[in-house]
Amino acid sequence: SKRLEGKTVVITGASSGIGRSCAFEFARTVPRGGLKLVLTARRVDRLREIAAQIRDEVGDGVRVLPVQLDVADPAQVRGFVAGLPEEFRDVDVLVNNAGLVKGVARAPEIAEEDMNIMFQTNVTGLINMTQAILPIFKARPDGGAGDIINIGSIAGREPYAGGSIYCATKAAVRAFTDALRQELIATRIRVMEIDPGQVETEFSIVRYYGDKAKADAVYAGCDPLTPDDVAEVVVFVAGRRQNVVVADTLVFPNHQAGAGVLHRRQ
Ligand code: NDP
Ligand code: 8X3
Repeated sequence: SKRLEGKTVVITGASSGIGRSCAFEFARTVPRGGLKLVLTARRVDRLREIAAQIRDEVGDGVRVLPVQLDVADPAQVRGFVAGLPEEFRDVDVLVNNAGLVKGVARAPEIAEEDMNIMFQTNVTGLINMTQAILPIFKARPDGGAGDIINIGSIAGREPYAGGSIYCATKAAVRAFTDALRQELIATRIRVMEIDPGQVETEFSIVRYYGDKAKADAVYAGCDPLTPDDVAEVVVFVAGRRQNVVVADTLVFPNHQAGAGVLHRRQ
């Protein structure tokens, strides 16, 4: 897409799943034309591997910068923009994707540590990243320009038992996103949210503290979305004409019609 040529895109949580797929999808969509990708996550080794894989696939037409960043650490987020090399600092698109779920505990059994990491990552981290990048956007003409793409979830719209904290974090993302869009109404900045249903990534492995068998059971008999499916939507919304804001998108696999409405074939 011509519209994405020359853009600088920052993706949080690019070491796995949806964020990783977004990196590949942006690169495949704009293999030449000066795209710059800033890939961030805690596991920087993985980001370096992804950067090398993108280089193998599309060549030098896309510049990829891996940056270690824990979005749950406010000090790291505060230093993030200043730490970028000059040629990657003129950010056009922020994909706030980093996020996680820990456990399926119900109150009053929810571990404080799990509660804190979910809020600090999914909510405070996303808000801090947004506040770190917005001054770059606001410095542009017409009150500012740039794209914020927040990855929410069906869980933010339909809370379920055993997911109270995760669902609360995603409801918070939704409220923040909708208020921010209003706050930026006089600018050219686009604020967009994409809410996936079931996507097979490392999400459930993280939820079950590394228990792969439990994670696999989540998807048994289902035909979940792939992270590439969601990445295609992310790149689509970023590539629309500047006056088009795909504000709010819910994406399900065919067998799903709500957080708890899932058809299993076996
Ligand atoms: P994955 O576990 O595969 O990927 C999560 C990514 O987030 C990883 O790259 C991880 O990187 C990163 N991350 C986690 N904590 C932090 C942190 N503190 N700082 C920086 N990066 C962090 O899961 P998904 O791809 O599925 O998840 C991506 C987003 O999609 C999340 O916001 C999730 O809530 C959302 N989502 C997922 C759905 C699903 O069914 N899978 C459905 C709806 C929404 P690292 O560990 O290296 O830091
Ligand atoms: C992930 C979807 O419904 O498993 O955000 O919480 S759900």
